[in-house]
Amino acid sequence: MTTHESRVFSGVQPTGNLHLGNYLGAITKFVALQESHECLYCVVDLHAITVWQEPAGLEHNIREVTATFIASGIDPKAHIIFNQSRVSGHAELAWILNCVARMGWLNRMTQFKEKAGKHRENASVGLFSYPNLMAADILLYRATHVPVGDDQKQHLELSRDIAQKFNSDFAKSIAAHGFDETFFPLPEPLITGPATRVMSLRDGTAKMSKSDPSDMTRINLMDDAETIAKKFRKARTDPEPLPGEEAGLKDRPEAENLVGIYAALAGVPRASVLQEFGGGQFSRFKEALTEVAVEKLAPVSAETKRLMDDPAHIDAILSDGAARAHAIADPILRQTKQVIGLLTD
Ligand code: AQP
Repeated sequence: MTTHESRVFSGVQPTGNLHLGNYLGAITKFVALQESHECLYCVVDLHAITVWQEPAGLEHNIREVTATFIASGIDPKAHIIFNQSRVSGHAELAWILNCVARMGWLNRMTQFKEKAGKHRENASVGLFSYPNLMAADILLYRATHVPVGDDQKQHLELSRDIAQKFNSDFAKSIAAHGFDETFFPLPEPLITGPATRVMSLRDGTAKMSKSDPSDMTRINLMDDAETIAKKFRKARTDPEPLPGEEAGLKDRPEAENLVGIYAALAGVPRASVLQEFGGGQFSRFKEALTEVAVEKLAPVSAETKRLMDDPAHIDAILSDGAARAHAIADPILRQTKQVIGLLTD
C-alpha cells in the first residue's frame, strides 16, 4: 500500500538539436499530463555533462530547452520547470543511489554500450552511472509517473529496481522512523502513443537522435519550413506505394516511421493515415507530412525564438522553479539521510 500522491517528473538534456523525436516522444506528453497531475519538468544539465559540452553552448541550450518547454505549452506557474544543477539534492541522492545500485545492473544498460561504443575505457564515469542520476531525479520527488520515449524504458526499469532495493535494504529503519514502507514509490513509465520511438529519416532502424552527425536524419524543432520540406523530401523510402493497411507496413521501417510521425502530428490513428494515403505515391504523402509538421512546429519555433530574446526572463523562470523544486526535494532527501543513518540538521 502506498499513500503517495501522483506526481510526474521527466527531463530533457540540453545537448542541442532538439528534434521531432524529443517533441513527440516526450514534450507533447508533458503538455498533456498537466491537466491531470502535478508536474516537474527538468532541464537535465548534469546528465548533459556526462559527455563534454562547450560551456557557452551549454548555457544557450539550457535556456533553449526551457523556452521550448514553454513554447510547447507547459505552464511554468502551474507546474515546475527548472534546471537540475540548481537543486543539489539530485547529485546528493545520486551518490547515495550509486551505493545502492549494483555494477551488474549498470553493465546491462544498452544505452551506455551504444553511446560508449568501442571507446568504453575512455567514456566518463558519469556516462556509466547516468541511470543512477536518473533514478535520483525521479525518487528525489517521489514521482509516481515518468513520461519518456521508448529508449528510456530500460533506465526506468532500473529506477524501479533501485527504489525497491532501497526500500528493502532499509526496511527496518524506514519502519523505525515511522515512514511509509514504500519509502520510494516505484515509478511508472508512461510510454504511449504512435511516436514513442521516432526513427532516423535516413535509416528506419536507427533512432532519430540529437547526436547523429547528419542533420538530414532528423527534423530539428528550430528548422524552418523549407528545411523541413527538404528533409522529408529526401527521407529514405522504398519503391512500393504506401499500403492501405497496417499489415502492409511489415518490414518497411522507413514507411512505418513516416506514417507514425504523421499520425502523431495530426493526432489521428495510423489506420486512418493509411486509409487516406494508401495506394498513393510517397511524394504526395511527403508533401502532406510536411504540411502537418510545419503547421505544428512553426508556432513552437517562433515562440521559442521570441522567448530566447529575453534570457533574463527564462533565468527567472528557472530560478523560481528551482526554489519550488527544493521545497519538495529537501524534506525527502533529509528523510533519506535519516533512514540511512546519516546525521542531519
Ligand atoms: N527518437 C526518439 N523518439 C521518441 N522519443 C525520443 N526521445 C529521444 N529520442 C527519441 C525522448 O526524448 C526525451 C529527452 O531525451 P534526452 O534529452 O534525454 O536524450 P536521449 O534520450 O539520449 O536521446 P536524444 O535526444 O536523441 O539524444 P542522443 O543523441 O544523445 O541519444 C526522453 O524522454 C527520450 O526518451
